[in-house]
Amino acid sequence: MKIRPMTSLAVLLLSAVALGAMAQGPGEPAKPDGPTTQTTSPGARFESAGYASGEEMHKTSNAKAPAMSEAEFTKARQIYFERCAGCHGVLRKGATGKALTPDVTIPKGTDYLKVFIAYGSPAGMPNWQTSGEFDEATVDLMARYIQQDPPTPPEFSLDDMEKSRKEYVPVNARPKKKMNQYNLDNIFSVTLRDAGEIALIDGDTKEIINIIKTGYAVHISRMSASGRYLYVIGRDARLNLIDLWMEKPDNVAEIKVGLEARSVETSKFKGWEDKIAVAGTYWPPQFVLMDGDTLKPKKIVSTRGMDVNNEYHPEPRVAAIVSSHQKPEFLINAKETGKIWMVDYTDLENLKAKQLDAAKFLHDGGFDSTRRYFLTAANSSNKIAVVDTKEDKMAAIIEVGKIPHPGRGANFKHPKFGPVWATSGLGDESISIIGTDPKGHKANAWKVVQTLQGQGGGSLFIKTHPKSSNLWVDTTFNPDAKISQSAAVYDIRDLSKPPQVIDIAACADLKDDGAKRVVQPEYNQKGDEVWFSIWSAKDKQSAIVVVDDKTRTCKAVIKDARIITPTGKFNVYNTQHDVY
Ligand code: DHE
Repeated sequence: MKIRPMTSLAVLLLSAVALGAMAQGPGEPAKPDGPTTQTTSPGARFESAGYASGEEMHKTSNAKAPAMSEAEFTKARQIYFERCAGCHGVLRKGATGKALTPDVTIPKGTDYLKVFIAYGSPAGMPNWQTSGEFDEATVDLMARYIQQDPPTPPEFSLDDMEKSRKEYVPVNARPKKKMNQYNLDNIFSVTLRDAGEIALIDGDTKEIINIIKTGYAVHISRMSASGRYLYVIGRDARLNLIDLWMEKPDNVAEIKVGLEARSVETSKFKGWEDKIAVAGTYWPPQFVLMDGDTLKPKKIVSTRGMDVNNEYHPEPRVAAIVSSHQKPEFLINAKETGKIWMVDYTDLENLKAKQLDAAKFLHDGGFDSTRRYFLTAANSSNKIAVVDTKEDKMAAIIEVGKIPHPGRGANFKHPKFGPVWATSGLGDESISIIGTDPKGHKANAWKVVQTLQGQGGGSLFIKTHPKSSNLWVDTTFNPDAKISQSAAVYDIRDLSKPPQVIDIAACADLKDDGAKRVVQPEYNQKGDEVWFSIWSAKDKQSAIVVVDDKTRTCKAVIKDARIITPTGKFNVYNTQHDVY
């Protein structure tokens, strides 16, 4: 079976449009001939009598939903969680992807849904069967599954979290000083997505220091303010705490903070360094504040509530979290409500939190170069929201290109417009450059001052470094392999020049065929190297390519059988200090 590193992000983009198309009609795949009715009698659905084999049937309250055995339901539920929930939401109420609740899916019918799942659509739905990821039986299974009532996953309490917590090395047994010779500032934590691990790589020698077990489909790494502790969160909401002071850095604590998660951050304000950690979950929709060095959970806050249009949302998932440098506060994106929570972490028992109205579908983002303003994408709203973390209020909401996806964005000094922050996007080729200096360049502040043409849609990350004059842009999810395997680099000193396109995957000279997606440029501490992941399928060879930033030529390739599906890379110093 051919496997692509197709992720839920692709699904996100794709299904957003695709299920839009499902409702609208244009871009629909050809409908199968014949009626789109269910194939089994409604009676069977209410019995546990099951199939002829005597298999137990799944009970549903919805008489029109097609029959499923309990075993099928359990299997489909897992597939949905792994492949679909990222976009459509655990409760299937729709997020960036459209709603998949029975009122929407049952009228479409099993055969119609099967075609959609199997072939995808030009508007974006992944072609799960023709790509080889699902076989026919799985497509049929999923088509029936999404007509059942969505199961509500269990809640996850402080007690559940505490029960899952492990302190592998208690605080008093940990080193009192750094016990290794590594240049910690230039270590990279590399996500090994499908292995459920991270690789710690020495940025100076390019040697692997350790491969550390983390959560399932591990998502991001973040650094504590001191640069000692590394926090890694998996999609399964497992949070690992790694101590970089150990002779061989490794896990010292671990906790499960829910069922599905994407974000983690730690307190960075003066006097609060390394004290508090926060993790946000997609399910349950909440965030939890913990002790920074033991991960002991202290306080859970639910994000359920009204959205920016004053409509109730039962599942506002927690997206990006950043740690304020102006105040002892976290900024926490609630995706579906479009609200940005500003949470004061100084008194967890008498918690003070403020909610700012931004725009719906908040996703990723980062600070401007002064670290006063937080710029974050409201992705399906095609907007960037700007928070003034000194005044604790919205500074602006700016229209940009389609589905902005900045990662943490890129800060640089524009020759004409002064300090700016840039984002690329998934939905089109535009790169929006936004003025960020309300004092020195008032007329340009919070406006798109220039739009660059990228290689195409499907861009996830954009990066530069204060010491560099290059602006790097990936196009990881572009359907054209030539584009997804290369990166565009612009000269910041003259942005009227077209970018140079570099075939990054070619540098790795990988023997296997397959996707070889180039993803996430990340600088080393000095800002003279930029690292890219060559993200192949789990069973194919992947690599990290290190590019010399000045000459824009490949400088090193890190290939190792243990480097499986590398995606995000987090340089310790840059992550610790929000340098991007
Ligand atoms: Fe991510 C950041 C959510 C798919 C690689 N991703 C984030 C953040 C969120 C998020 C909320 C910001 C965290 C923060 O700053 O606190 N990502 C999601 C999804 O919901 C989505 C779309 C679908 C899913 O089901 O997970 C998704 N992400 C992906 C991928 O497929 C990527 C490309 C590969 C992978 O490893 O899974 C991917 N996401 C990343 C990376 C970052 C990230 C590398 C951090 C970028 C940075 O520079 O900080």
